[in-house]
Amino acid sequence: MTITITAFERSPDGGKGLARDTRVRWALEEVGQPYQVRLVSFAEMKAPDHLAIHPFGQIPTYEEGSLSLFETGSIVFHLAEQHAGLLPKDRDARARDHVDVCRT
Ligand SMILES: N[C@@H](CCC(=O)N[C@@H](CS)C(=O)NCC(=O)O)C(=O)O
Repeated sequence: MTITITAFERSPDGGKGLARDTRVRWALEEVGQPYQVRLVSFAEMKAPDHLAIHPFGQIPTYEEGSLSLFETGSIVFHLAEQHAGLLPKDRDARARDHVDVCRT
């Protein structure tokens, strides 16, 4: 099923991922999931179609079939639960991963 995220159409980096869509792109790359990016203008972000998937009219959003998500934490957690690589099943391993992230 195709995953689609949204990012700014116009931003200093030209919509290449330096806004909060970076977090989602990072998680998708880490778990090796292909995805497409729909670039949205500020006007489109505040229009009904986009507000239907993001009530605050922001990016990023995440769509996969009938599932649509907003809030990067929620999106990254969803990806971590669905795919191996980001969230070890073992509790102690998860805690150790957090320590490693804090060291970097
Ligand atoms: N808590 C949200 C924050 C989303 C957010 O602040 N998005 C910014 C871009 S980094 C945005 O869309 N700003 C445009 C606006 O608020 O009108 C998340 O983590 O997804």
